[in-house]
Amino acid sequence: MDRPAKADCLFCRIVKREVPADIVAETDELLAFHDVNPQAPHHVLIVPKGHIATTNDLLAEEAALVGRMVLLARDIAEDHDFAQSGYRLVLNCNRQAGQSVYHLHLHLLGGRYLSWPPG
Ligand code: DGP
Repeated sequence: MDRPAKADCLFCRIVKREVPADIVAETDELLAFHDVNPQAPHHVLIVPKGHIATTNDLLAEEAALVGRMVLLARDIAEDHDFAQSGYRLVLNCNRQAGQSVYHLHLHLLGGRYLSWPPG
């Protein structure tokens, strides 16, 4: 499904290069950039270029897109030499999970020990 950009969405504006970001990787359908407020030595956000607000809004036909988000995160961890030491992938959905930007984004966190359970 074609997911058009949302004019007032921060991450859509990063995708369109209207807002600057420190870009790590790009494919035809995904963009990866450093989180502006890093919670670990490595903290990258992987977003679809089309606007999808939350995981609740994903369609079955977008399952492979989410899979490619995970694989891109894995590739970034490998490229930056923390795949073997370990990393965490997080998708926050809605208020109680702490979602603050309503454009689907996969957090890739690595470079330190990450406690469990999460806060
Ligand atoms: P979440 O809480 O899961 O919605 O995470 C949103 C993340 O987005 C949060 O870790 C901070 C990051 N963020 C917010 N504004 C910007 C921005 O303008 N640029 C970048 N690179 N990251 C941002």
